[in-house]
Amino acid sequence: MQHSPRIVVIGAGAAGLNVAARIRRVAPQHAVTIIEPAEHHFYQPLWTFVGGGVFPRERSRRDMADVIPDGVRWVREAAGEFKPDENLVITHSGERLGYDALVVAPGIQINWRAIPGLKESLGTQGVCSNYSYDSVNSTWEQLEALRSGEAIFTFPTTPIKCAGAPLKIMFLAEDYLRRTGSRAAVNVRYRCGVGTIFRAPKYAQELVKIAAARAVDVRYKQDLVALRPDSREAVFRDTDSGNELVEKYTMIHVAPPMGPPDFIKQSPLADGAGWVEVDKHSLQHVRFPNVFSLGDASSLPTSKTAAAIRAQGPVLTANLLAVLRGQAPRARYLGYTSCPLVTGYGRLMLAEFDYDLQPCETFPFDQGKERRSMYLLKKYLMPTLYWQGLVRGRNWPWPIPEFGLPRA
Ligand code: UQ1
Repeated sequence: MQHSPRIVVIGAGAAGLNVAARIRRVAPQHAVTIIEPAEHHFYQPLWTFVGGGVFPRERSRRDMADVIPDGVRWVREAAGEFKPDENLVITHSGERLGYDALVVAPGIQINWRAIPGLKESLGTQGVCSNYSYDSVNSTWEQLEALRSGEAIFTFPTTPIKCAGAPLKIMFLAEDYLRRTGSRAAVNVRYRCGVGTIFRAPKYAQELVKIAAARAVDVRYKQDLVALRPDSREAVFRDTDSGNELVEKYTMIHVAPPMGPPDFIKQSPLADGAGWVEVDKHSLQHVRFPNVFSLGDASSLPTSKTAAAIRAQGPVLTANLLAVLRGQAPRARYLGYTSCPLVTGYGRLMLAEFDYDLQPCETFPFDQGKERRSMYLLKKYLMPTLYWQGLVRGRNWPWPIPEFGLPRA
């Protein structure tokens, strides 16, 4: 190649930043451009704690300018259109960016308006959600004000980011009510749109027991379809029978439906469901060999977490650089993801698993139990590992567990 290879990265979330920083470090001759409209980057894993009153939300936010890696050009607007046959991305304002390789990592789209009554009442009238910076304070406000009644926590039928988060805030709320003496006067209800509490069976079994021991009323296949804020009623549809059921709430924490961003869905990069269609091991696009994707917008069939990015980032970077050199992409991702399941103030079960939902654990003890040490890890160590390690594209002082597994 005559010019230095041009790499365009869509999105400066955990995924885009990790890959951009890695490429700058291992292959500084490459010209890297990030397209990202947002002014701030959020450490979203903190929002469970913000909703639970542990940290102020400001701790989760940094200026985007401070996290874009040195030497990377930042185009501060949204990508609009993809022309992968011409190796071209066109931004919203019409800037045309050519590339030798493209990394697509714009994240997941939250579809607040898919539930009538939600957008209008969010943050007021007992309705809250940890799923945005704007609404996360409302969770703690509702919880602190709650003395009696019905507390409902929902989980949608769509894929979501951090599938453990709706459970974590339910468990924190339950613990809070217990500690403040209101637990007996509040019914805690968990309403899950899908048929299981958690995808990996090892941890699901334990979570079911914990919920039962704490008298949480758990129902499956109950999909929140509407809110009636004035009467504080939530409408659920049973996904088997189709029957609708109305439940009263004093407070309701909503995990909203999510899906691929519209501009991805409408692009030639998408699969039938709208996600960027990549090979699940190489992270290379199935039709356009110089296009790669990772993170929440990708078709990778694993749980959407920052921990997954930690394993996807190095694989994608190695394969992208190999393809630019004319070699085959040989690094493989086996689906590693992790979910620090907060089950109370001072308790956490650290789930780690792969594509087969098999445990793939870091520590030399059984992680299928709640532990104080794992809570302290999430509360005090994770933010540093995130800001210093993940977003800067640096590896951690210890290996990713799946890299020790036999490779197919
Ligand atoms: C992790 O790797 C990660 O991302 C960088 C997180 O997000 C902040 C996590 O919450 C967790 C739990 C992991 C996995 C961590 C260990 C210590 C095995």
